Amino acid sequence: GPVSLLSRFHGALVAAVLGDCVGGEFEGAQDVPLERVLQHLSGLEDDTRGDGILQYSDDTAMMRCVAQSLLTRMGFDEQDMARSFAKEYSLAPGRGYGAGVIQVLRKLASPQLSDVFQPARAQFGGRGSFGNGGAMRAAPFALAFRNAADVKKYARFGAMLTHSCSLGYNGAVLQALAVYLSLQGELSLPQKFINRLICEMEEVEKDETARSDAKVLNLDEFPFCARLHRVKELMEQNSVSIEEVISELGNGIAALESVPTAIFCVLHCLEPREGLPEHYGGLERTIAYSLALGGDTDTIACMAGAIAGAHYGISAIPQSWLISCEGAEEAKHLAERLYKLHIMQ
Ligand code: 8NA
Ligand code: MG
Ligand code: MG
Repeated sequence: GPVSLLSRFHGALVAAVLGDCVGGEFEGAQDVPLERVLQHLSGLEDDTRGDGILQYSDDTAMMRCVAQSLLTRMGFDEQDMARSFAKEYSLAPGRGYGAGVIQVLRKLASPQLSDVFQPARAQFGGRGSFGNGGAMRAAPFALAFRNAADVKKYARFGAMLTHSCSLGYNGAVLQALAVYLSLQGELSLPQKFINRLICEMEEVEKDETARSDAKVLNLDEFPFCARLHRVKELMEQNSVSIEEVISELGNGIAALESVPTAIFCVLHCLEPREGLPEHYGGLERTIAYSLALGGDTDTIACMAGAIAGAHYGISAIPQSWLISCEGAEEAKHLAERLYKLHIMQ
């Protein structure tokens, strides 16, 4: 039957945590055979293994901060969100944060800091980070705000607290938009969905800073749009190899090499695919496929999970997978509270 909006909200945040937790196993591996992925996932069905055995990483830790801050401030408050990131990092620094972002999180802890966007701007010789750390935590923005303009605006500011390079924060905008459209059921028309994202990103990448960053980094003129066009081309192909996806879209820690990839994973897995178990539904296929790409698996599966979860709803997540993940219950609770904030507006 039709998926309720509450189920989509639950699905978005819980499947993001799921992707992070199951993806941790393969993070950084360049060759991940599908067999190993399926083994890892079927291992979760063994209920003697206990609850919450798969720990979440920086992706979920920061996503929780975003959700909590949006809830307590009933909207975006950069001071509060920055403090929340800093506090989370100081309490649990071992969650696998990116090598550069750690410096930002330490500076954000200083009570003397007045401009909370300043530490991010100082990264990488003043160019700012283009990592996917802004995108990996962007889903709650899609749940909190009712219209696309606000989702874009606040996902961008939220990312800029750690990622001041346009490639970093525009990745967060794209991820938040993908979750937003998915929550509205737009994935039932995949062509329309990808066209809409291209259209939105054309507007976003027109920006002067975006164009000069792209030039300096020797990228396409509209880098995210170019990748989304490649997603579209891959969607039209009868058969696509893992190698082709990696070489066309990437599987790395840069937002540009992981956000369009996550979107492709969701689109590709809307239908049954060779090599994936027949009893798998779309959400299970999406998670498994994301892991099989290797590279930044926790983050790609986290982002693909958020988009897929918003489409299929929480009931598409196998109970055994869900209970294996640390923080899944908490994510469900946060989604519930964001739902109330959303419908109240
Ligand atoms: P970040 O801002 O430190 O960026 C990640 C990395 O990207 C940096 O450490 C650099 O190597 C590179 N980078 C980013 N911007 C630039 C630039 N302007 N010039 C040159 N190099 C640059 O951290 P982040 O929050 O974006 O990172 C997110 C990723 O880190 C996620 O995959 C997350 O899971 C985590 N991660 C953890 C591990 C691990 O070992 N646990 C491995 C990879 C990534
Ligand atoms: Mg991580
Ligand atoms: Mg990662």
